[in-house]
Amino acid sequence: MQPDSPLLKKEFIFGVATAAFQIEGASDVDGRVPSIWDTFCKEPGRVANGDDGSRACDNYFLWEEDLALVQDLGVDAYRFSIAWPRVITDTRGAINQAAIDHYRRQLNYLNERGIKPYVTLYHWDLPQYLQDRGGWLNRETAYAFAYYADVVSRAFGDQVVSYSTLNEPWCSAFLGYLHGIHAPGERNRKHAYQAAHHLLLAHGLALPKLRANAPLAEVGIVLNISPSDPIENSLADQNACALADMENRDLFLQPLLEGTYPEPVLNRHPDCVPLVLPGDMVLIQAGLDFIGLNYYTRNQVKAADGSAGYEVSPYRGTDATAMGWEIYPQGLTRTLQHLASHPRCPPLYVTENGMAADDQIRNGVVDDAVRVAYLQAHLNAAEDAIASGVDLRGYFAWSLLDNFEWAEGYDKRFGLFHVDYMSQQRTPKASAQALKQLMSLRRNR
Ligand code: IFM
Repeated sequence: MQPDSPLLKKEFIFGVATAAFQIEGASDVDGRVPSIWDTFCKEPGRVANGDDGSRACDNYFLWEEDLALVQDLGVDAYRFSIAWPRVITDTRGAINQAAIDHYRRQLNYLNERGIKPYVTLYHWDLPQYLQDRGGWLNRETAYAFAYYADVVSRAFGDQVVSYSTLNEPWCSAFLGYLHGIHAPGERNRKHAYQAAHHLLLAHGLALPKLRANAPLAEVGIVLNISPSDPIENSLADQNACALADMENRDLFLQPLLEGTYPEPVLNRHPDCVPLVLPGDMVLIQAGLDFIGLNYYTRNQVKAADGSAGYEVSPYRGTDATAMGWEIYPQGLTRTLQHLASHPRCPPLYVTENGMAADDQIRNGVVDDAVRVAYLQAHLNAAEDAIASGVDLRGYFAWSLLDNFEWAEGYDKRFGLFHVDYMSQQRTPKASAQALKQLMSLRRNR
């Protein structure tokens, strides 16, 4: 990184990120009710090794120790999510004061130390009582989300610097309802499209509540986008890429920025067109203060038979991450540039970026040089995007801690801090030291 890098300016926000279900544990403590992920983990074969989130990183109890790690890194911000099934515990909307108090303690801790809280309201842990009534296929779930957003933002208001309504709605809709690998584990494209619409509607219904209750906070949404490249330079594979981008990116981005769904996607899947009621699209495109981009890799795409018309090929290179994902930092620059080229694009953040590696503790040390290089390369890619005119406001590394990696359980480690799940001991990896050094370099410039 150059000494005059825009990333080293004090206005650029550096942070680390986590999500409630992945770290909190304490799944039945202080009135929390089950989420769809508690249910999913109990279904045989859904999660590697039969792992579940009942203990995770024990962060519900160790939060103070974990926030001290954030402070010690010297970053500006901490992105974390609030667990809906802790806060609202039944279909009538009962508010659990213990949960409000729990998150308030964390917000107080952060604000007292000048660390900016970036809060995500929905990082996939839908209360099971809503799933029992149809989950994201039921329009009422969107209204339940707006109520939850209202409760949270009334409680915390501007104590939160930035509210994201949803984290990666593509994953909730497509991994949850089409690919069957996330909760609730369905395989039905029509349901995926309807879930996507209700997620976006939930976002749209929550926006005015957040703006009213937290007038000084930024309000936005977080999308996961991987750019597509053709496996072969054939017209068929290029067309397949266009289809992949439209279904995985534009189905979410276009309604948010333009208030419409991409026609070619709906035309290709006429049986899957979601039920949209008058007024929905106006709510969905109501305007964002920011878009958060979660970037990990690109997709290599080829033409395929079948209704989708495309297929994402598994990466075959030797430099893949432990998730099997290609390390492709140029894709971050490209994706940021693509987003920023839209005339209605708000300022951007990289709200997640990081990699899973086969980290080992040796003599008390985790030398994750490959992650250090990954983060460095992606920071350079972010810098390139800014140099080309992208309004990028911040970068959050995923993740503060090793944690519950959804269907992969605890095998895949993304943390800057290693977690020993037996003793719950945290050990800084070389990547944590590198980030800390960068923060100190920035402070002392
Ligand atoms: O762990 C997840 C996170 O919950 C959402 N974004 C991607 C990460 C790595 O898979």
